Amino acid sequence: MKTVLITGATSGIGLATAQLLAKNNCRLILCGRNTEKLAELQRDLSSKTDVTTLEFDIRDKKAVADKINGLASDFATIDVLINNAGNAHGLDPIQTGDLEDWDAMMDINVKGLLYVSHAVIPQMQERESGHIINIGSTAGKEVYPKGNVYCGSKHAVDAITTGMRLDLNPFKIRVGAVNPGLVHTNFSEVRFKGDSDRADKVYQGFQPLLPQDVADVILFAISRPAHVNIADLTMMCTAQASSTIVNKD
Ligand code: 8X3
Repeated sequence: MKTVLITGATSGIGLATAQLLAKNNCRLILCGRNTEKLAELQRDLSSKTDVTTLEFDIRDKKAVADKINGLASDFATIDVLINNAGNAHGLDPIQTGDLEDWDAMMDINVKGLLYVSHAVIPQMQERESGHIINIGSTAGKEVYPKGNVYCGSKHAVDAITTGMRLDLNPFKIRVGAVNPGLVHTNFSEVRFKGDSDRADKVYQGFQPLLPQDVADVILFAISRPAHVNIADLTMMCTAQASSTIVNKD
């Protein structure tokens, strides 16, 4: 049975992945900011597998290190790290972008991913075993109008994933990315700061990916034999051809 640490586990792709892995022979370390949601998730999934939770703000490098280093011994050996936490803030042209939004995206999507990885990689290196999946985005492959800093943060995830794979190769650590396009989660609601009408419109007139679709791919990646690494996988719904071309009714 693998022990899997998932960041951003209380919603969207992270939540769907936690629910799927709980049924597929994984013990779970679920990380997030919301204590109540984490407790509820732990209650829900504990009948299926061993679950522990870590509450931290991924922007707080000391909290990230302290919580991960303080894991109880039965959860301390992490086989799989799923760097899922991330979001978009705002959809503005670069000339009117909001500095707070830019900070949030760089701090969470890029630096947060680095802080968690920094805490987990040493034990994988020592064991010469481990698997890291970074959740990127089609926005890490292609820049779209007004995507500027969000796309920059996801391009950074793309580059960091490659960098990790190169540097961790001598230690037999698998590193890969799953890069989804439009997924129906609270992603747009966060991006548009709670404007649910605007968020809903993003997913109208076509069938977007569901968080479970991405979770299926993550399960596939982490259940391959030890000699197989899914290095870089981009997935979109059938209606989507690129960041700007979506076949809507
Ligand atoms: C989510 C996909 O196209 O909204 O990362 O940026 S997109």
